Amino acid sequence: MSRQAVTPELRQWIVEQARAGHGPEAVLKSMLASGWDEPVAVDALEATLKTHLEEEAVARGLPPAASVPEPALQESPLYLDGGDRRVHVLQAMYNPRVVVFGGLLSDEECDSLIDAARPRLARSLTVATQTGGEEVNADRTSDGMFFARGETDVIARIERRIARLVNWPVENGEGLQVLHYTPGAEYKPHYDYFDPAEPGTPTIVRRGGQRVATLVMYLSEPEKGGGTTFPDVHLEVAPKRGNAVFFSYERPHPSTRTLHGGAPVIAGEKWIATKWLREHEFN
Ligand code: PD2
Ligand code: ZN
Repeated sequence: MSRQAVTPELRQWIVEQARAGHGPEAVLKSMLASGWDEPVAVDALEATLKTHLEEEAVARGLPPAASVPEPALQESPLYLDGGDRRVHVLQAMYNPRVVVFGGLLSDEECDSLIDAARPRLARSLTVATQTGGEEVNADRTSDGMFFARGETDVIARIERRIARLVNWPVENGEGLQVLHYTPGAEYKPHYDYFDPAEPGTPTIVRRGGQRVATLVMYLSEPEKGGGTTFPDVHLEVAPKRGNAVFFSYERPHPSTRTLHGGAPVIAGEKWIATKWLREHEFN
């Protein structure tokens, strides 16, 4: 049997149904009743509604959506192949897109990152959005440092693993950042993308495009506090050593619901390594 053709008229009809307030399930049901093959109908519906929603978003003044890194979770696997290591998939949320990985790093890799970072720590800076430079920020009371991409064999290996896990080129990653929090230290809720309204953003974004995803890897376990919080959805990810939380944002806008913070450490020490992923090659 030849595959049914998705015509502009069909796409227009789907958009009209959506505008009239009919949900995707109801529209799919009508399509099946009029003889469409289910796989063709599902594909046509998904693609048409996605395009329609994007057009509406841009018409409302939102920045256009970019492609984002995404782990292969279509069949809900319990593990992903990180190339040299099997990584657990512990939790996945769709809006915001948040995935919690278990055992992304070995204890030895966590220790190696902490040991290499420790002598180079300085009070964390954040990007000065006015100028595109860097500044000390009271919202971020950790100490930190950046490694160059591929700086050591361990770092290069971890970066290859991350690239494979989230299907995004190693070259699009910023260097790993290691942060150290002692009791009382926190990172108040913020977005990781660069605010398009800030004057410094065009300069920052010239180098590799926008940030489109973040991976926070936990290198140590504080005894209390220090979770990564997503206030818009009341989610808190526990800072378990070797685990990581991934989240992506297809446009630099709060509609992504990726507001997130590092809750204050109450007891013990928290060490993390953050990998920010850009749209394009970052150099
Ligand atoms: O330390 C964290 O959990 C955290 C929270 C929010 C890290 C970051 N953001 C970050 O490095 O961007
Ligand atoms: Zn952040």
